[in-house]
Amino acid sequence: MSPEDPKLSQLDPRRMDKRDAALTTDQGVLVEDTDNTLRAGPRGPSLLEDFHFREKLMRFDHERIPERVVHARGSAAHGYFQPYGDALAPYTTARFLTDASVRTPTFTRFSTVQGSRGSTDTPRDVRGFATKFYTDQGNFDLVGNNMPVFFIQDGIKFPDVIHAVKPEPHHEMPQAASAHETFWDFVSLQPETLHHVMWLMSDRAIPRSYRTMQGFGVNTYRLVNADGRATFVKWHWTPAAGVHSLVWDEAQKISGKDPDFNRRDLWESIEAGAFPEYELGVQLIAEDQEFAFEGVDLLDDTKLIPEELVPVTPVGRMVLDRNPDNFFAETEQVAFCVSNLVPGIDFSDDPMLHARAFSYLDTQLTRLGGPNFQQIPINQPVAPVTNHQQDGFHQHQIPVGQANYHPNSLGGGCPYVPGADGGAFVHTPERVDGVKARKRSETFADHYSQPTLFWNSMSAWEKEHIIAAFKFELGKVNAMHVRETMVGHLNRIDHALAVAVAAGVGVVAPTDRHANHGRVSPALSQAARPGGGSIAGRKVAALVADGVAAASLETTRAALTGAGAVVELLAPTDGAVTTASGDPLAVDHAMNTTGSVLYDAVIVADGVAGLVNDGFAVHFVAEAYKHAKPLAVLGTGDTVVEAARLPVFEASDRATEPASKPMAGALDGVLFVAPGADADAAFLDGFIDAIARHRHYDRPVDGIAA
Ligand code: HDD
Repeated sequence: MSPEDPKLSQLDPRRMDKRDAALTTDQGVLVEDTDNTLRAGPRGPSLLEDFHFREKLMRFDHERIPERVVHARGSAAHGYFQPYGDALAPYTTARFLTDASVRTPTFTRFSTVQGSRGSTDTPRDVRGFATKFYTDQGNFDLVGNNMPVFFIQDGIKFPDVIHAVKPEPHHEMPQAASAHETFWDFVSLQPETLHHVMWLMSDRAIPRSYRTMQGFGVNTYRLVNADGRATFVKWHWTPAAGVHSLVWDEAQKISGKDPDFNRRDLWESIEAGAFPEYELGVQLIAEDQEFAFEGVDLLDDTKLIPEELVPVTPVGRMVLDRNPDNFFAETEQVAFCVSNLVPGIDFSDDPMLHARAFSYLDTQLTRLGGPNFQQIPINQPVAPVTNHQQDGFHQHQIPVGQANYHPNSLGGGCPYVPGADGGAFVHTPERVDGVKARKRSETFADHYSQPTLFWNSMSAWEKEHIIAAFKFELGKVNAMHVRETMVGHLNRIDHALAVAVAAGVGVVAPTDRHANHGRVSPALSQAARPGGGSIAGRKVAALVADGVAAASLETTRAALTGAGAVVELLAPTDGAVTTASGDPLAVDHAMNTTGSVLYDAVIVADGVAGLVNDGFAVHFVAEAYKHAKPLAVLGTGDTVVEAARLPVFEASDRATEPASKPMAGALDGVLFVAPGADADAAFLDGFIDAIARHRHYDRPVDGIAA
């Protein structure tokens, strides 16, 4: 973020720097003592006149505000957006999208949906991806998710779907989980949810990091050009680090080991300078093409337009390069709203978008305590605000002058209405007529074709994970009729999927086969989005112990750190271990304070045979292997891997496979360095590549206890 960033300059004077400052009351009066209340004698009653005590307690008593009714758990970062060029100039008058010299400040909040503000970061859930662009034409908020479709087609169903997924009303359980009775009861009765549910059962619902997930605007918007001509647009964010996920067993364990896993990752990567980066892309659809996509109504947010039909055009990139100074003031108080539009961007007739436009503005009144929440520093536009809005709780401006109405002559007619020619926002003219009725369009009726498209487009491992997710979730539902109804729906998506799930949840497998249309959209598979090969910000654990041979470890550590990864040395106890040559080697953490689930890859150092009898170390290695993570086995570190009883240690495998090369099967992502040898370039490149590819699912893991 550059120092002349307009949002930063606006926020700077609001930052309270407490360094070298004396303690004062809220009135700026210096405080004599903040540890003892004013009493009538040291053992006597407290006195009401102690205004400092009353003020301190009053402020504390009222620190909490209502959490967001959805997306309560979140983390955010400042950054900037810059377009690549003027490719969108024929489509929109929004300068921040078309002028490559304009760098627009942003604030982006990522979130889970179901859990409350203090819940874990890694449930199976949708992730919010909301960005406020502080443009010189006003604030534009792109309030999206990491999945391109939504559960429902009409905003009137939003309270229902959220009630169903949230903790159940009678006992407030479960927290941060969709695997419960009411969610699946609702889903089974509302088949429009199925497409989103397929995404929710996929690995997209357990992202490795906010840095490694896509974002989507979900609803269809319009871009509007200088002639007033509109083009439909779908928004896409693509992470530079690739799309990568956790595995479900790991996600559950992380919830205990580090419930702040994604928050910490975002914070630490920004502090370390490994700035999260996303490319903004658009799918553009000319208005006369509105009905060109068979089975897809652009106004139905349970559908996507396959990228193979309408490619995503990259238009710019966002970099998140600054952590907030204060969680509450910024991350908690930021108020996004889909109706924050700027000239050149407009709604479509998507009914969900209209419901959202109402809801986001409305919800802030309760959450932020009144109508002046736009004046909270994080919400303030950098574009000037001048209007006749006035009063209400917490007015921070001091409007000057007599005239607070329009038209006026007493105030010189100001603020004047600039009109379309003066750069004002103009709603796209559109002829609309229809019969007033509570009806849904017939073009919204197909709830199965796109779930099938999604399923067909998955790689083998993605399909396995989806089946396992359905088995887990439905396995937590007691009502057998709900499980049966769900298997019935799955059978209409894909017969093999239904049969596989039925077998896991005690439901009789369906015998009737619905024809699978066989279409695929390769872009839907996250396997198609490995990223650019960077390992910046990835975390690697190196297991060490007394006797460690430092050479190959240090070469490996230097190569990984040089590539931007973070390497942490773990040993049975904290402090230092003694190397084979008798030198102390500092340890970052005692192994028992951490866990393999908190790392992306593991190095087992040379000379650590002593760890063979350390159950924690052996489990660490087995678990990392089971979770498909890259392993670098240096020299006699292989004894630890052997103790973990991994299939890579079948003698035949080791004899036939060359060391220092990523391999298929059991050795996929497992690399060796011979005892006593240093790590060579082929090994280092292979290990970095294995980490960049993230997970190695082409491994037999069934028999491994971890
Ligand atoms: Fe929503 C918050 C995303 C449908 C009503 N929503 C919220 C946030 C995200 C989304 C990312 C958190 C923003 C933040 O970080 O503060 N919501 C979506 C997407 C939707 C969607 C992608 C699919 C089209 N939402 C949706 C509907 C309604 C709402 C249909 C109501 C009719 N959403 C809200 C809300 C929230 C919210 C109740 C809670 C807190 C807030 O707005 O500021 O108004």
